[in-house]
Amino acid sequence: MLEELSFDQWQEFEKEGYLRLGRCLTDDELAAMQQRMDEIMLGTAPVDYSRMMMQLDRIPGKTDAPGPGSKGHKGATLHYRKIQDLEFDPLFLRYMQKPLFRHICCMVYGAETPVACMRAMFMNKAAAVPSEDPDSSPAVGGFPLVWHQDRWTFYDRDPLITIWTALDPATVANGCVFIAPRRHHVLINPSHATGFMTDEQADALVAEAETIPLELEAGEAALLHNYLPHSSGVNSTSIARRAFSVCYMDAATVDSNNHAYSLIFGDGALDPERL
Ligand SMILES: O=C(O)CCC(=O)C(=O)O
Repeated sequence: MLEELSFDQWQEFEKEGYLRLGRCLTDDELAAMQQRMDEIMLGTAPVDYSRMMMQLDRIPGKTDAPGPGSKGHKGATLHYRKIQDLEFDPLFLRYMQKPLFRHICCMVYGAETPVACMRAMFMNKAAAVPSEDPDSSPAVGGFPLVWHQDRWTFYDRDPLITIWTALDPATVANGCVFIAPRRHHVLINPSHATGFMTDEQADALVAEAETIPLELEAGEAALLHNYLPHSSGVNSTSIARRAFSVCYMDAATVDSNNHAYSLIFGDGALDPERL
């Protein structure tokens, strides 16, 4: 497994706006994270649910859209769309603090710069649920995420990188992320509070730019520049598309909403042994 990026890999990341990091989890680590995510969703994990933002997904045939995102468990189901605050789970924190990710943060933010976690989140496209009604449209799992850049207007400086790790094989069929390589130099809709494009901007991007599926094996990770345009679809298979996505930011970043963020690298960083 990689511990540092080579000069050529940095050059590729800078040019393309993303870089495949290869396998970043051992088989045991992967199995433990898969199991922990399912336990968190089912309400049986040894975690403090009152600290975790959990959002239910649309349930095919039952609800039209994902539920609201708020703290706390929302019922024992694998149909969660998003779960945040995973830095408070030692299993996920240990992964987030791997030497490779420290090296990447040092290169991006500076060797001496303390780094915080903007978000450590589970993104899920649940397996498709076969419909009982033969006349209804084909069952799919998950909810599409339209084209956007990971950029938020409420910070005094932009968080720059995300490490996206596949916990299942991520394929076109089960709703992998699509990206627009080399389009990470310009903000497409800079006034949007959370980086989403208008329909016209998204249509223009897809018409003009190369867009590719970021298919990954389970346990593989990719480094993404936060300005890299991306989207994701739905899951038409019986295999869930679970992923763990961590956005690392300069710990000096000021959030005008006064939200506090945990330190991941630097003096006083979260310690998995003391959570
Ligand atoms: O995991 C996905 O489907 C996409 C995640 C995403 O777009 C994001 O985190 O901004």
